[in-house]
Amino acid sequence: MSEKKSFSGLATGAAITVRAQPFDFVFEPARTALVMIDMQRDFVERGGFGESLGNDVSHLERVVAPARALLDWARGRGLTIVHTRECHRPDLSDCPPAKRLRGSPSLRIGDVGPMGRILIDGEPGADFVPQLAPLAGEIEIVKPGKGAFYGTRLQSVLEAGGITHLIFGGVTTEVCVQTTMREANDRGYECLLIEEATGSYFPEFYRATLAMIAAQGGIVGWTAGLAALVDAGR
Ligand code: C5J
Repeated sequence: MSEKKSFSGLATGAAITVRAQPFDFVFEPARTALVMIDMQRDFVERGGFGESLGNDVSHLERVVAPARALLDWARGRGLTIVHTRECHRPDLSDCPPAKRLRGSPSLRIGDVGPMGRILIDGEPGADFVPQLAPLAGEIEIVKPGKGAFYGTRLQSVLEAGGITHLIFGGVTTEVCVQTTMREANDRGYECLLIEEATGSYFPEFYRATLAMIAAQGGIVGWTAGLAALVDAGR
């Protein structure tokens, strides 16, 4: 561990080094946010958006416990915590017809399902799974797209907090998690994805996404196991 200076010259705290792919990821907790992507009932539970698209949600159920462990670790370390939810206004004014009408799901965005209207803000399905609900003071970003920077205040929130590094968990790996990591990477953030704390309906997409993030010298960012993060800096 080492003390570092920020650009302003102020001490920002001890750096932590995580054994990661493709090489060590070094971050300062005071400048790092955990970004937990879309741990919502509509993706993880039966009867929601994910299942309406024909997916087997059991692949995501197993992400809940490690994602909660990651969240607990981040809370214990004093990281800024950001939770996102993908959902739309009740009048669907922020949902492009292309998104709502594409394909032939059993229920479309805005239709009424077992957990209320699919992917609509304020409905039970659009809420967080209970284990991953934000605590008071944590940041919640409601996003209409797959990426958490598109159409949201995320960038200004991170800038206001002096955040330079992002640690990611959530679902799904190749859609909203990867899209947000790519958006963040293009904005200059150093991004680490925690392997057990993310998941996909498609195991082959999960594996491919982890590989492509770290390929070419970390072209999108880093990946690491939860234990490597938790053990780092002890
Ligand atoms: C999807 C997401 N898969 N959160 N959303 O539509 O990844």
